[in-house]
Amino acid sequence: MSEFLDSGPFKAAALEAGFTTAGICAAEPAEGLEFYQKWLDDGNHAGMAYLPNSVELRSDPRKLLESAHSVIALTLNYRQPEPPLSDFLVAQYARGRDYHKVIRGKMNRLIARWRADFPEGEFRGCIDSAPIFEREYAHLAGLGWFGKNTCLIDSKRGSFFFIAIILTSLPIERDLPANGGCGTCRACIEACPTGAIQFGHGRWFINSGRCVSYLTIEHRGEIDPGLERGVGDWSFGCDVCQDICPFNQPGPRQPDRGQATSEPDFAAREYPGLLELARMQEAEWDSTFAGSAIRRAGFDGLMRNVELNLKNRSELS
Ligand code: B12
Ligand code: SF4
Ligand code: SF4
Repeated sequence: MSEFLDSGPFKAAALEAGFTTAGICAAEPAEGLEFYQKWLDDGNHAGMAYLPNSVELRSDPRKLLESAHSVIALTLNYRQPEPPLSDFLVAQYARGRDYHKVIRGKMNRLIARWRADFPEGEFRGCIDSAPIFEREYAHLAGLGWFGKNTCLIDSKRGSFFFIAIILTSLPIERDLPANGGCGTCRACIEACPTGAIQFGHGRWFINSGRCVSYLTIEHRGEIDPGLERGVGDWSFGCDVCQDICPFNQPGPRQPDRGQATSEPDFAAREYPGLLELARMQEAEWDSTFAGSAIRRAGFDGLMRNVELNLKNRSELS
């Protein structure tokens, strides 16, 4: 008899909880650590100081859960194919309720169910902010492969999904890593408005200091004047390198690619337009963006972005 538990019921429970796909791999040291260190040494994390501060924790999932034996990787589709409801252009992942809250709720319910079924098991859920290479483990668990834009791509569905990880002490049957590749395509590299997709140390990577997603969400203070035009109409985040990707375009033989999310909490909220936002005071900003991932930019950051969008619009018209 196998010493591993059947993965079927774990995956079925994850899909029942609303996740899009689920896969399992071993909780072993991260292969990407060496590249990650070089990426940091070259300054590609820009102002995200929390990234170099967590190298040690990222080296092995057992630093987050000592007893970890298996990694249960999960994805959740967030695709919003409709254009935004106003001229306030927000990346698709942030148009509805804050994904951290939505995913945390789903993970907690799943973990509660598994704790009841396996009282001897230990579990720890991670979403986004935990120091773990979510893409690497989701790749090893068979959920997607690395595109040149560095996003994890599921050949059948595309790349508009979040990744969440549950570490567990339970030994669960493993999946095989996902296969796939971009071939000769370079569409995202050519479309990126700031030249942020670069190659070095044998891999495609993102130079965060040039990435519109970083500049509009994580960066504090003024935006480098040389990159202002590249920010264009983006007020929060950027979807250019995913919108252009052929794996996100549905076709007769690939109907599941780029499909809209079925998660009701991700339904796009109605936000005011740029001119109204530019006049907003902090108290109103606070209530307008309650429960939204857009809060991450802070009041000052969002106002800086809105002013830049208006400036870009007036200069280009
Ligand atoms: C920091 C960060 C950013 C930074 C840097 C992005 C980057 N590409 O590195 C910025 C702010 C720019 C950013 C932007 C976005 N992000 Co972000 N971000 C993160 C975060 C918190 C850490 C990523 C990181 O460590 N980067 C450093 C690089 C070097 O690591 P990495 O890309 O993970 O790759 C490592 C391994 O996966 C592996 N690896 C990489 N390539 C290969 C190739 C092979 C062959 C192998 C074997 C291994 C391997 O080695 C690497 C380490 O050495 C993760 C969450 C997490 N905890 O992982 C989310 C995450 C990557 N982001 C996510 C999203 C959705 C976005 C945006 C789409 C948001 C938006 N619309 O604006 C953009 C996409 C931009 C882009 N093209 O990547 C999702 C990606 C989902 C997916 N399908 O891939 C994640 C996983 C969050 C989540 N929980 O869902 N992000
Ligand atoms: S998110 Fe935008 S700026 Fe960043 S790499 Fe992709 S296309 Fe370039
Ligand atoms: S646009 Fe082309 S090169 Fe970029 S990730 Fe998609 S398939 Fe790969």
